[in-house]
Amino acid sequence: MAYDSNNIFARILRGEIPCDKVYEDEHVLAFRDIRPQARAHALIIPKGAYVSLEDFSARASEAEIVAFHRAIPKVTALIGVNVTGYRAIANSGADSHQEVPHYHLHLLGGQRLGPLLNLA
Ligand code: DGP
Repeated sequence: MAYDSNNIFARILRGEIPCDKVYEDEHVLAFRDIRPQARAHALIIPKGAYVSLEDFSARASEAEIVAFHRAIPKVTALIGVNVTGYRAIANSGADSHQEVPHYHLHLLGGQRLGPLLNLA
């Protein structure tokens, strides 16, 4: 799938749309999800143009991948879930119900989250 440079997270990265920023460095931006599904719900995204976790894992540089993962404990501390625990979810591709085609990792916590999936 080709990267759509007009997706909503690309527009947030370009400063065209505001976000509730939690953390930023050279390679990574983290902000609160606009439709939180837990008391704490942030998204971490790479600044590079990657469609999904699948795409990021295949094509990102080692520096980008390391920066992304090193940002996780910084963000979980900033949103207050590093001690109590959290769930990290990356929807990737059609079956996953990924809505925004720019790789993002959901970090959810601040409450008991229950089982991983509840498939109908
Ligand atoms: P996913 O289904 O994994 O692609 O999740 C996309 C998430 O992005 C969803 O939880 C809502 C969030 N989202 C969509 N548009 C915006 C926006 O403009 N700002 C913020 N902060 N989050 C958004």
